Amino acid sequence: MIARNPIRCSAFLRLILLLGVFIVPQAVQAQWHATVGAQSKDKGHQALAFLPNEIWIHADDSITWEFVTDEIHTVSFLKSGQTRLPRRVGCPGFTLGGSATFDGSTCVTTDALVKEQTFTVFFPTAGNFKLVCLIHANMTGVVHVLPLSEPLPHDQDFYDDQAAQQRHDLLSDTDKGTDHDGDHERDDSDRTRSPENQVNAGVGEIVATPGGSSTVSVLRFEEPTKVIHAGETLEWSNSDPVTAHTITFGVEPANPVPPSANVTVDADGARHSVINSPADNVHSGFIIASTQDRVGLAQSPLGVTRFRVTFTHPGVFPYICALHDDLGMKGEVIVLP
Ligand SMILES: [Cu+2]
Repeated sequence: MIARNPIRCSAFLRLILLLGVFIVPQAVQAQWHATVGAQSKDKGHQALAFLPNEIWIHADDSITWEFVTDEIHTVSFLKSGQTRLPRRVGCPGFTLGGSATFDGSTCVTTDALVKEQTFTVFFPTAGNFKLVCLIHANMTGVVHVLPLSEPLPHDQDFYDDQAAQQRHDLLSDTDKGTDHDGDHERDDSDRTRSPENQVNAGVGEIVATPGGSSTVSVLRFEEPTKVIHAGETLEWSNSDPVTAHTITFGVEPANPVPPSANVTVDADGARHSVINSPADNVHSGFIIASTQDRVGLAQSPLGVTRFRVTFTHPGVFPYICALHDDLGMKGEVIVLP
């Protein structure tokens, strides 16, 4: 037994040497964390944002994104120059699991995910990779994957603090009379349009950081209960730069994009319908701003941002936004004789 001691000793020394060479000088593959989206307590204010939306990591590190909202998002990495596909198409040929590897050569995406779901991406190769949500056009970010020889500028605590600050800034934005409680109060001096027979169907803003863009959207009808008289016309308008809404009375159609057949177009381009009874089914289709123009591309057509309904008879007419009713975007029109 004594004779074996030198052998065991040298094996031990070799182990120490191996540890010294391969473990001590280089950091272990790090796992980073970020969040997707943020929302107010009543779900009415949604930050359509990666928080934070710019992260520096080392090759072979991974990032786990945690989804925290009732509104759906995706975490998606496209190939450079790849045409952006609809969310339901996602990345052709890519099989989704709980994690994926992205090196820039093949597109990677989650499905539409909601709170309590996570997704981890491993980055084996150095490069600068754009991060997008396939559902929200102005929800982008970047992951800088550096070689191991380069130092990282920030640690996880920095990103946690930055995410908290950005979350607060987005959800407490008070422009256009929005507030984070979503209680729809606003100062009369802020009003830019007549409150008479008008309903603000969504407001929002795009904000940018050096890493990309984020959007904050208020998913509420500003005056959810509106009282008018028979024969009058009510107008809904959407002043959100990117988020679509619908005004839907009665049965929700399978495809929410086009208007129902009983909707016509006024001379100024606004959609218009007539409701005679609470049993009528009327659907505005998507009410949404035009997409942003870009040099070198065809000018985008005007958006359809207004919807009008003429109520011919008294009654109570509940309606929803077909896209956001599950987040509480509902209203009713009380028509007096
Ligand atoms: Cu909506």
